Amino acid sequence: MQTLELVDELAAVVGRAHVLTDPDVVAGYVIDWTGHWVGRTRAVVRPADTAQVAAVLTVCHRAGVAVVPQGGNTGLVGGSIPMEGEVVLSTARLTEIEQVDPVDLTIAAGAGVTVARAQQAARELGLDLGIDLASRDTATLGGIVSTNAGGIRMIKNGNTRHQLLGIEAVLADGRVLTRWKELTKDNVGYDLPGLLAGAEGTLAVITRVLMRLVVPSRETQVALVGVDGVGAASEVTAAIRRAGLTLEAAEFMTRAGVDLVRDHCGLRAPLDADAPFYLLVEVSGQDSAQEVLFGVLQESAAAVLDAVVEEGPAHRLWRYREGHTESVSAESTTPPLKLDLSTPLREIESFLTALGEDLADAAPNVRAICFGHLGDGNIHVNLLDVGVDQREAITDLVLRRVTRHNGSISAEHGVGRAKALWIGLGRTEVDLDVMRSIRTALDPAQLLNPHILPAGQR
Ligand code: 2HG
Ligand code: ZN
Repeated sequence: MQTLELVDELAAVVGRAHVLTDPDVVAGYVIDWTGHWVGRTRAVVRPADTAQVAAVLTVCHRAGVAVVPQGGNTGLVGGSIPMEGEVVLSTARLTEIEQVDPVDLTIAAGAGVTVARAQQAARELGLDLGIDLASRDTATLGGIVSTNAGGIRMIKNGNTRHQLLGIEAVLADGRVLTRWKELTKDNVGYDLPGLLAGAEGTLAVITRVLMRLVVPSRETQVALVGVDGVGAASEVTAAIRRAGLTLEAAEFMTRAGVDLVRDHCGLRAPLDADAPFYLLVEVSGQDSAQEVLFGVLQESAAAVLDAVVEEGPAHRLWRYREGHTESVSAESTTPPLKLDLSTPLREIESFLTALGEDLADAAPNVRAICFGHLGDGNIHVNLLDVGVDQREAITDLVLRRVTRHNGSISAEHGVGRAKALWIGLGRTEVDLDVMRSIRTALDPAQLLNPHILPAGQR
């Protein structure tokens, strides 16, 4: 179908003002947050509700036009960028918070509601969303479900799939799939919400979500602990658990990363003593969590080089960790190469050492900043100053390295475009085949986000 005709049909569904084609206006929809993935689109369409999403997909299905769903566009693997003219279906107008239920502890909301707004709505009732991440002000509920985001509370609450109770989504042919029950227990058939979580928009376009809420811990404490490496950091987290404290978050950073954040954000040194590796923990306890935490840090003196503890919300210490993504982007001379990986906890140290050696050999010009969610074995390998012609070889090297350590090539950011070539690493042929079959069953013409994940059998 010619673009003009398509635009007319889409405009008949959503109104002319919500079909965007002006290159200046669509520019922000065709580039990812890192600046590396830049594509093109025939049109960006912004439906107002599920019925309009269904009608848009029906038009595209009939015309055989591919569609890329897009939420807050904060993804880091190019999964929501149209690369070959696909229509962008933006969920930006699906912003209704329908209900926050303090009895069943749920929130029902449109896919375009930002994480921060959902958190705020829950907090007004003394509750919280179980998911939190640095991009909270822009990332949307539909986006975090589609990518099965992890974030900084995963160690306590699990990932987004774990928080998802119900879903409404539109299939490629325009049919609306609804699985929506405020039930903790519901064992009837396949877990369809769980299947759509992490599908990166390849199986359906999520329009509404029903998510669990959590009861926030009352007394939380944050500590930044300087240690000499992963082993010492793990000793401290183990001691925290043994002391009866709950780990709300357990993050790691390196001296290089903290120095970069300090330079970029103008922060002073977090500790008096110098340390090559930092552990940031947030803990909670029934009472006197601070005292217990001090006790743990004293008992772990052999592992701790220096530490500082901070009480209450709006933690200053979190800035050293949350400033990483922005500082890396600002300091790299090229768009950073971001490889989000995980390994079993016992492999983190050997993986990091081997990775350092691999990179020193293969790409001595590249600066590596590793940080992440220690408690989940989730390592964010951020590589600065990578030349365009180096990206593929370095990605290959790092992903093969993590596979050798029994890890995953994507811990929480998804596969997207960035890792589509490597999806077979660590997966069996049968595994890939089952994924292809599911995709074929739901979207036989493969119109939804066609260029990521294993191609279906056409
Ligand atoms: C985080 O944990 C995010 O801060 C982003 O997952 C990680 O920038 C990154 O590589
Ligand atoms: Zn992360």
